[in-house]
Amino acid sequence: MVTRKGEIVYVIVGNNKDILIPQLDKYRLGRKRLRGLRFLHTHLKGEPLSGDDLTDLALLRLDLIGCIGVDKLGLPSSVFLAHLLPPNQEGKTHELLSPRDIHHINIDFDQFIIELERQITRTEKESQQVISGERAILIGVRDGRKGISAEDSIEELKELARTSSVRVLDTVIQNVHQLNPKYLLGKGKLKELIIKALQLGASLLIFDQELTAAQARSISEIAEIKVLDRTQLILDIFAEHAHTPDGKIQVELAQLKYILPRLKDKSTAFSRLMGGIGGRGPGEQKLETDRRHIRARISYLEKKLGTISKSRRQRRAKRAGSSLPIISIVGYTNAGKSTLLNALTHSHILVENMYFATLDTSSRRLRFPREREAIITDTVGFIRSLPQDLLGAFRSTFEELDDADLLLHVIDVANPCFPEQIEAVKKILYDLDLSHIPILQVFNKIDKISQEMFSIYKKRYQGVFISAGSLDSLKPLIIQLEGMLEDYGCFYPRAGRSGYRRSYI
Ligand SMILES: Nc1nc2c(ncn2[C@@H]2O[C@H](COP(=O)(O)OP(=O)(O)OP(=O)(O)O)[C@@H](O)[C@H]2O)c(=O)[nH]1
Ligand SMILES: [Mg+2]
Repeated sequence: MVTRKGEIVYVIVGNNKDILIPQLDKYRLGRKRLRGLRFLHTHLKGEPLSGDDLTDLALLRLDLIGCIGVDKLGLPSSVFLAHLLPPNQEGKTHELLSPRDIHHINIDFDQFIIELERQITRTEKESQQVISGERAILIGVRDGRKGISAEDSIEELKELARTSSVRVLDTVIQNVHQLNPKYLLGKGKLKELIIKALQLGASLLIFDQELTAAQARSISEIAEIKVLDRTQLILDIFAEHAHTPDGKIQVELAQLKYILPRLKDKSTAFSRLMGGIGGRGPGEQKLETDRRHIRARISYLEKKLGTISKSRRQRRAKRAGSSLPIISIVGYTNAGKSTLLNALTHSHILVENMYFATLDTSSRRLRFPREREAIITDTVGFIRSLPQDLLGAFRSTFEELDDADLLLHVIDVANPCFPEQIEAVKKILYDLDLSHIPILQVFNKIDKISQEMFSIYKKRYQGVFISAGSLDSLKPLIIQLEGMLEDYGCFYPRAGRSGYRRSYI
């Protein structure tokens, strides 16, 4: 291993098959694009650079890799050299130089490396100009399991990244027969990914799959950039969108619970892992505290949350005490729940074209034409495989759904994945033990689909079709709502109601 100054910093002795490259801790990449080390080694049979050699070139981001052949007399013969390339149209990651005799190597290394770094940095700057926030590559893995397709799933991840103000530079979907336990992807694929990150100037890798602590650590160690998974991205969005004290506590709790089992050592790779995006959430400083500190914080927050749940329960009891029926709006995130509540009650809850705009519950009065009223509540949206820690932390928010006489399940028909989203919502309702409450499916955003699709869906699905933006389309919904509440006896004092309703605790 040779530095740019020409100092030999490592001499590595291996056997005829392989060598072991030591940890290059003293030569960390940091913000540099290339490591500042070139790696020269012998190939006993005069063979060219191998796949492993090129992997090392990429993973270690060496300035240059070279192998020197040995002739019959044991003297050095041909030299094969390769270096990384800046992004290019052909998508080539490295350049193999033609083999040359050891006595005729006429590369001016200083000039070569300055030029190479200049090219890499230039393309990086070009891609940075349009980017604010982190620049990420998204990675999905297709492992043959059933469920939502890898493409649809990565589309959703893209949307989550957009919500988090992360610029997506590229997405990669990888077929794998078997997930690599250490790196999720095979080493070769990971190499390609790291080169891509280098070429595009990415500062972040986001995996669609949940990574184990060890995987996140190994990947971030070899890629030397921040690595997040879908769960962390969602936690990050929650952290940014939580405004009320309850919301903030719930999110912090979820984040700490996620971090705790992953907090094994304080390696630098790990602080990259924990930093979150733009340092939101538990910041660097907090991360340096040890696990005991985090545990103490968790129990403090849990206690605080307990008090909040109590006052929530009192509020709920009060609401339950009034004889007004309660309608809760549920549905996949971004389906149009808040828009619908606003339209029905002339309110101004924040509506935005992004995931998890709403993190707090809000209730409004809904007046029916015949002077009857109900309480209607809007709450956090659902998402496929909602992180367990979040589900736990938001339990008290979700508990409020338990009071509902009727659930309005809002569905975004303009999203091609809406059938999977319906299933995801049903599953969460089941997990939250809410399947016993009657549900009305509301198919929203019909203004965004063709007449043809509208007729097909109308035949295929049971429910009301609306466009939450247009008041006219809501009339049939209001009539249906009133009718259902009437049928279930919800307009009468609670004590007199019978049937499905469970008693309050
Ligand atoms: N075209 C169209 N857009 C709609 C309709 N309803 C809602 N939207 C848009 O969909 C986006 C999401 O709406 P929200 O009401 O914030 O959705 P939500 O379900 O409350 O989302 P979260 O709170 O983020 O889970 C916004 O940009 C709305 O303007 C509709 O009927 N038609
Ligand atoms: Mg909302």
